[in-house]
This record gives sequence, C-alpha cells and structure tokens, in this order.
Amino acid sequence: MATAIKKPLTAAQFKKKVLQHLNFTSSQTDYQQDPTAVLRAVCLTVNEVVYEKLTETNQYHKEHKSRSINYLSLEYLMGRMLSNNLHNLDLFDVAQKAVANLGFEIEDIFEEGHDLALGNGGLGRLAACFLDSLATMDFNAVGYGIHYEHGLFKQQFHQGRQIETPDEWREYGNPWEVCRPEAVQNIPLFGHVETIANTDGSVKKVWHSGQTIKGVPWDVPIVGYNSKTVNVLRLWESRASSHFDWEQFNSGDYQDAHSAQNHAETISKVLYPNDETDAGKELRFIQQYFFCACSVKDIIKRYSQQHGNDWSQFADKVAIQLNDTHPTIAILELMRTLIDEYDFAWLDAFAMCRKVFAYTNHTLLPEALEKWSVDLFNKVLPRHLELLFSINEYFLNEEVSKMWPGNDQMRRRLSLIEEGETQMVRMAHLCVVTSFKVNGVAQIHSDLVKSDLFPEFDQLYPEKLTNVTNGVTPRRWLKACNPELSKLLDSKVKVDWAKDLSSLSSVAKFADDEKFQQKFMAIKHNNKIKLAEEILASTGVEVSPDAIFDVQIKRLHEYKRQHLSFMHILALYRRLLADPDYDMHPRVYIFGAKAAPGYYLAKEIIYAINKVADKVNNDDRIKGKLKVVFMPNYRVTLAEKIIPAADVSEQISTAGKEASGTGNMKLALNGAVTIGTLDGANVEIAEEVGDDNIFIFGNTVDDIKALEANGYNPYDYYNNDEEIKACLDWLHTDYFTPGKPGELSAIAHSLLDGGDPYRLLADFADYAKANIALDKAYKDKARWARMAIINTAKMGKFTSDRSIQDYVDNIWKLTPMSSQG
Ligand code: 8GP
Repeated sequence: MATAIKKPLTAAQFKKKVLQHLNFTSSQTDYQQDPTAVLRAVCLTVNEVVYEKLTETNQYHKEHKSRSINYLSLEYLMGRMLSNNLHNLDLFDVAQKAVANLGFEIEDIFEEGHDLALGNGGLGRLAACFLDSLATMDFNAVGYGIHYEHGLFKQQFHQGRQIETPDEWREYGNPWEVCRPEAVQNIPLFGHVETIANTDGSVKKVWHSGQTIKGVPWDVPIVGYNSKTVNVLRLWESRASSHFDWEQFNSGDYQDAHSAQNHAETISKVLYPNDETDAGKELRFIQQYFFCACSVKDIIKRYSQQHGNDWSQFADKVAIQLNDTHPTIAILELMRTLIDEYDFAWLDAFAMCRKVFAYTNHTLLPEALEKWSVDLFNKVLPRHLELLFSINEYFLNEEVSKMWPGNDQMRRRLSLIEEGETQMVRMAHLCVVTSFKVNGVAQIHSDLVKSDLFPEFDQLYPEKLTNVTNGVTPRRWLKACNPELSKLLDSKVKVDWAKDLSSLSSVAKFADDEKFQQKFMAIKHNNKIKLAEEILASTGVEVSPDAIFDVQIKRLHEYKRQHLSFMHILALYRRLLADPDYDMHPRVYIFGAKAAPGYYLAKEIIYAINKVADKVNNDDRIKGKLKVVFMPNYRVTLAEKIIPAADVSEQISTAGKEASGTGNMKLALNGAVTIGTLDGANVEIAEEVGDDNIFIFGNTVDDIKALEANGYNPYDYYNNDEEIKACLDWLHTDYFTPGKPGELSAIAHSLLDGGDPYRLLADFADYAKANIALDKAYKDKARWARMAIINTAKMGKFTSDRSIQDYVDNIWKLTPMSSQG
C-alpha cells in the first residue's frame, strides 16, 4: 500500500539504532538472551522518530494558535503500544526485519510489553480509540487522565473463582512515557472559605486550603497513522507537595514524615473498580478533583502561553470533553479559577463554562449516574460547593421557573441537589446544565437519553442533546491484530482502507466469489488455529479450529447477560446428553471478562461458567460437540488475539441497557457474525450489514417496557418452558459441583426470586431459536463465508475516525493541521 509519508528509517538504520541503545542506553551487550532489553531498545529507537514528530506538532499548533480539544477521562485502556506505533509510523516491516537480523521474531518482542490498562471497560477503550483517530486526522488534541500506579487488576482463576492481583504495569519503568517537571501543578484540598468585604460593597471569596497535593505529569505520545501528528496523553501522578518533612525525619519520626507523602501518593495509586466504602468514596472524589484541577490548570497555562491574559479567545481556542460524569468537577474548577483568580463576574464565568464544556453519557444504568454527598463536597471542596449552589440557584430561578412557572415539583426533579436524608449533588445534571452539547454513544441510546433519562432537559435546551455513534480504530482492530486479513484486503482495495474504512465496502462484490471466500475463510481458520494454541496454553483445554468459535468478551455484568449464553450452554448440553446425535455443528464458547471485585453475582457467573466448562469439556458422551473456555485476564492484548479468530459475536444485552458496545464493531470488522438484541450499536450494525447477515433476536426496548408494564413474572417462563425449568433446577444439584449441591444456585435465585431484573428468561426461547438458525447458516459454508465477508465490508461507519469527524463537525468545531495552511 502506497503511503504519503516517507519511511523515517531503513531496516539497517533501525538495527543500528537498536544496537546503539542496547550498548549505550542500557549497556546490555548480552541481549541475545534478553528480549526485554531488546524491546526497550526498540521502543527507544521508535521514540527518536516519535519525539521529533511531537516537537513538530507542537511547533505547528503554537504558530497557528490552533483550537484544541481536551479530552478528560478517568480511564484509558491503551493496551500495548509498540506494534501500534510501528504500524502508524509505517515502520512495522522495517522493525520486523531489523529485529529478525538480531535473532528475534517481532511478535516475541511484542509479548514482552505490558498493557497500559488504565481503565475498566468500554468507556476507557473508546478514549484510547479516539486518541488514535485524533492524531491520525491531525487534530490538536490532548488526552488528560490519571497516572495510576496500578491499573485494572490482573485476573486469575483459582478452582474456578476469580482472584484479583495488582497490575504492575510500570514496575520496571515504561518506555513510552516521559515526565514533565516543567508542567507540575499544585492542587489545594480541604480547608475553609473566607468572605472578605470589598470597599464597593461586593464580596471576595478566599479559599484557604488545608492541604496541597503536587500533580506530576507523565506524557505518553499518541502517534497518528500515516499523519503528521504526534499528540500526547498527559497522565497526572500525585505526590506530597514537599517531599517529606526533614525535621521530623531527622528527629527520628520516620513514620509521620512518610505518612503525608503516603497519603498524597494514594490518590493516584489505584484505578477504581468500585466505590462501596465511605473511605473509598472520599478517595475517588479526591481523585476526580485532583486530575480535573491539574488538567484545567494545564489547559489555562497552555492558553496563556499564547494569549497572555486576554481571555476573549478562550472559548474559541479551547473545548473540553467530559468522558462521562467522572470529570464533572472540572466545570466548577474552571468557574472557581475564573472568578477567584481572574476576577471574572459570575455571569461571565458561567457563560464561559457553557461555551467550553461538552459531556458524553455512556450509560443509562442508574447506579452509574454519579452523586456525591453535599457533606463530602463541603469537606473536600468548600469553595466549589458554594459555586455549585450558585449555579443551581441561577438555573432553577432563571431557567426552570421561567419555563415551568410555579412548578415546584419540576424544580425538585431537575435541581442539581437531590433532597433527602442526605443531600446529594447530581453530577449529570451539572453536566447537562453547563455543557453546550450532551451526547449519547449510539442512536438508540441517544434517543433514550432524550426520552427517558433527561426529557425535561431536552425540552429546556432543544438541540443540546445529540448523538455521536461510537467507533473503533481500524489500525489496532484490523491492521495490527489481523495481518493476514489486512493483506487480503490490501489486494482488493486500492486506497488505504485503514484511513478510509468505508472503502472496504468495495469488497462486498467478492462476497459470492468462491476463490475470495476460500481465502477469507482460510485466514479465519489460521487465526483460529493460533487462538486454539493460546486457549490450550492458558486453560489447558483442547479445542478444534473446525468448531464454531463463539465469542463473548466484555466486562461481566448482569445486563450484558453472559448468563443468558450460559443458560443456553446448559440447554445444549442437556439436548446432547438426551441425544448424542443431536444435530449441531461443534461449538466452542469462548468467554473473556473481568468482574468488579465487589460484584457478587458477576463473580458467581464466572464460577458457574468455569464449573460447567470443567464438566462439559471432559464429557466424552457429547463427542467434543460442545466446549466452553473462560480465558483468564481479559484485556486489550487478549482481545487482539481472540477477535481475529471469532466466528460468532455475542451481543446479547437486555434491549435498552447497553449504550453502544464497541466489541460488536471490532468483531464484525474481523468477519464475525453477530447474534444480538436490538440494543446499542447492534441496531446500526444491523442496518449496515442487512438482516440476512446478522442474527437479531429477543425483546425490543418497547417490548421490554410492555413486559414491565404488565408486571413481569419470571415464574411464567419457568413454569411454561420445560427447558428453562430443567436448566434452572440443574443449578441446585451437585451435577457440576460434586458433593456441593447448590453451589451454582445464586444465578437461579436471581432469575426467579430475584425477579430476573434483566429479563433473561423472556429472551431465552428466542435466543435458542436464533442459535438454531445460526447453526444452520454455519453448516452452509458458502453462505457463512458470504455473511462474514459482508460484515467486514460493511463496517465503514464504525471507524472511530467517523466518530471523531462527527464530534468535530457538530460539537468541537476543529480544523485539522493540513487544512490550516
Ligand atoms: C460503556 C457502555 O456500557 C458501552 O455500551 C459503550 O460502548 C462504552 O461505554 C463506550 O461508550 N460504559 C462504560 O464503560 C461505563 O459506563 N463505565 C463507567 C462505570 C465506569
């Protein structure tokens, strides 16, 4: 594929530089035995190119005073960086050759790298895809986040149960980051607010903080694909503001001297998988403020370097995107800074915030809509709380009461403060009131945000609520992870599809071409062989690449319904036991999922799947027709191995619950056929691939609402469906847990006495039916190949480049580097 940008190095030059780094940067002459040292030297070599481009990028934007987008996110699931950076710089072949010359396979070098797992799930991975697209499309963008010492926990299974261990991603350093002492920030916390009367009768507020924390930035370069840009992801690490108290230390009080430091460093210590305790809540709140304050100060500093004290262009030059409500305090921090530090009038400061911030909602689940107690706010951020109350007063009096005069109920409903035993701050309301745009992440989700979540806000602020359907970067999720398929596509598509994904639609014309089908499916088969090896290595289970590889990979949550697939596995197993000749193509169910450590039922689901897997995988009676594997430690790197090998993509959430999904896009892009509900982006995937190339089943959002209106009773399904009854009853026996009956009962309880909150039983029969149709389709090789090809060909809409272009056109209003002259 011809590329516009010249290769920055030849293989010989690359090798020479790697050797130089081995010799002079790490004095590692015995590198033949040390792939880690080679990885480091390769990264340092790549960095030489990267940092030169970063300097050029910065220079350009400084000269052009470009408008920037500042993406604030508590989560970034970057995965490994090397392969992606090599592809994006068009250095992959060069590095592969150079490393081969040194006696290594490039893939083995990649395996030495750690995932940057600074996130939990979809929202964090989306942020990473967006950074890739922003750099690829030459937009001026900075990602801001937290430099967690420990990212998402590592998952192991012990006798089927999830065990969490800490993630040590930078125990021995991370070659991709650079510390920026020149951009350190000091962040005040706690204390009280003093009101000082001015001579003109007005008052000035002064926040006397009780503690100051130092924010140390680490920059991770974000390399665009075949573009001019290298942007940065700036991650803040917390430290004590004075290293530690020397007097105390010298007087022998080592413990106390260290404690202030420890307390400060705790802030960026861990990524939050949950916040169930009060202590945890306070820390999470401080974490959010710490990173927002560092980022807002940094944004202002960058602006001032170009515009001095002239604030008139701030809103023209700066847009800030809030990735969910987690960074909401940035709004109050900007308000505070403008009023207290730059003497803005309240109304001017508020107007400025309303021009700068935009907010993305990623979920309708009520438990994820953040609320913080007024007491906590008052303790940690007393000045911010005052400002919050002032915004609320303005909003209720000037906006709500004018729209709905005399309607106190409406004031209560929309207020930024939820009244009750403890007053709570509704962060999402603050976001909606103060942002100029609010978006959902797939059309159906954005419609539900308007109709169900914020209908009054939609009335109050027409045009504010909008949609930007998510996307994924085709660089990581096809070009880098599926090289063979990429080459096949290169041979058929004459433009650089990785930069223009809709060009893949031209491949649809080969969907019935026998030769092309054979090539396409041979690649899938090879990928399945590789995954089978990985499965054997990580689980000890042997699976056949001739079976259907049926994949469900995502965080473990009841709404995502891994247990629907689990119930169906039980049903298939029963059918096979009843009739070993039961007509089904052999199927391997492949799960990958982490459960939040405090989420009881999610962990029970993992356990149950593992226990059933043990039984099924070792039961000769079913002749290997059914295999179940739960691959441990699901993460970006594992996804990159599973996705190219998937035949079937399970996207089976309760309609209305999955905001978008992005795994659905990655799997379809790699030729997996979806079995799914009409939820999230599945709806749009179905529109793109057509009804013949997807298996849609189950209740729609409206059906689910109707079920609820009629009084949902899971026992109706239990009593009327013999298969459901048998499978649920099975869970109370010791069939899968010999000698320990009832060990898997939790799932049955939640589905019956627990009320089946995610309406699994209501979808079971239709899911089972869709699976029969799927099985039939797979047996027809030509038909399946056609479906797989169409899925790859029709994923153009779901590149994150398109999502970014939508944000740029409708929300951020940026101009790319190349068009600025
Ligand atoms: C996820 C949504 O569940 C998923 O449907 C969507 O594709 C993804 O965001 C990106 O938009 N939401 C989250 O990851 C989420 O809400 N995480 C917060 C609880 C941390």
